[in-house]
Amino acid sequence: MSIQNEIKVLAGHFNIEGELIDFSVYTDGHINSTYRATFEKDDVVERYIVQGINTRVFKNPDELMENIVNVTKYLKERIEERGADSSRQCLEFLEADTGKYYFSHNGKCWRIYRYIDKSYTLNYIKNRSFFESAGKAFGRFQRNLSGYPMETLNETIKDFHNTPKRVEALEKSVSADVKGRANSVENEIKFVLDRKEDAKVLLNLYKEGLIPLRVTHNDTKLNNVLFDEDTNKAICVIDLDTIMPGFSLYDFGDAIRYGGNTTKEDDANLDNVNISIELFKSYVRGFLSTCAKALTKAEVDHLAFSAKLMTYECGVRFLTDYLDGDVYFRTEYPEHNLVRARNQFKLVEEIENNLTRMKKIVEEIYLEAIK
Ligand code: ADP
Ligand code: GN1
Ligand code: MG
Repeated sequence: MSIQNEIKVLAGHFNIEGELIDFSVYTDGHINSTYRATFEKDDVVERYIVQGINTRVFKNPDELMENIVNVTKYLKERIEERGADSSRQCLEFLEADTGKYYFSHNGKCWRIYRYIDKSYTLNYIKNRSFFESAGKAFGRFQRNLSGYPMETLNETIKDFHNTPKRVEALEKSVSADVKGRANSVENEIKFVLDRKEDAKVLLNLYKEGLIPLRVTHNDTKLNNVLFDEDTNKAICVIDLDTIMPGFSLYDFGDAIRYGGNTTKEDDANLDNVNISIELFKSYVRGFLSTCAKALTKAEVDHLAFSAKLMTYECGVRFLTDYLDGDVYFRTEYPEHNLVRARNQFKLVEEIENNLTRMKKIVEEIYLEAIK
C-alpha cells in the first residue's frame, strides 16, 4: 500500500475528516518514519504529523504512548498556567477509535499529532542565538516537568543512558563480531576501553546522593526542538519517546554533543570536528537562565564533563551498531555508523583538550545566573 493510501486509512481511524491534499516526508532522525499530511474540509486546512513508530526500538507502544500522552497533558497545563500558547509550545496527540493513542495497521504502529504551523527544525546551528534559545527551551522543559510524578513513567528503553552498560554491550559485540568488522576498528575499541572509568562517573555521583533523578528528555538533539518562523525562538520540545527518569546532565551533555560540534555528527572529515566554545557558552547561558537555581552543586560541576560523557556514549553506540551490522540506527551507506563513531570520538578528544576552559565558563555563567 502506498504511503498516501496508508495515511488515508489512518485518518479514518483517528477521526480526521476531509481530503488528503498534500503529503511530504519529514523523516529526519535515525529511528522513526515521519510524514506531514495536510487535509482540507470545507476550505479549512489542518496539518498533522503521521509517524510510524519503530517498534524494534520501542517494543511496548502502549507504555510509550502512555508516557507521552500523560506528559504532554501535564505540560499543556503548566504552559497554560503561565498564560502561554500551549498549541505552539506543546505537542498534542490524537486518540484513535480503539481508545489508544496509536493504531496498528499492516504490521506497523502509527501515531498522529498536530503539526505546529510556521515552525522549523535545524540540523546545525546558523548562529549562536539559536543555540541559546534551544538551551532555554530544554531548560524550561525540565523545569515544567519538575513536579511530574516520576514514578509513573515507564522505562521505554531499558538502561538507555547507562554508559557502563553501553560499554559492556560494545564488548559483547566485539566478541560476537557477527560481521567480521572488529579487526578493522581496533583503534576505536581501544579508545573506548581507555576511557572506561569515565563511564561510571554520573552513576557514582547518583549513588553518593550528589545528583538526583529528574524527569528528562534524554534525546536533546538540536533537531528535536521546533523554532518559530516569525521570532526564530525555540518554542516546542518534540520527539518525546525517551522521556524517562534520568539525570539533568544527560540532557545538557547530549545537546552539546550534537549542537556544539563544529560540524555534523556524520562528517567524515575529522579535521572539521571540534567543540565550538562560543556555542557551548551560548547553550550554557540559555540552559542556566531557566534552571540554574534548581541544580545541585555536583550537577553544575559536571556540566562540562557531561558533554564529553554523552559524546563518548553516543560514539560507543554507533560503533556497537557498526559491529552488529547496522540494525539500530538508520544508515545511508555501509560505513555510516563507523563514520559517526569516529566523528564522536574526535569530538571527545576535543572536549578533553578544552575541559578546563569549559568548566570555567560554566562557573562564570552559573554565578551570574543565580544572582
Ligand atoms: P525522529 O524520532 O525520527 O527523530 P521526530 O519526532 O524528531 O522524529 O520528527 C522528525 C521531524 O519532523 C522533526 O525533526 C521535525 O522537523 C518534524 N516535526 C515533528 N513533529 C512536528 C510538529 N508537531 N510540528 C512540526 N514539525 C514537526
Ligand atoms: C537517535 O531519533 P533521533 O535521531 O532523535 C537516538 C539518540 C541518539 C541519536 C544520535 C531512541 O535520535 O539516542 O543520540 O539518534 N534515539 C534513540 O544522533 O535511540
Ligand atoms: Mg528527532
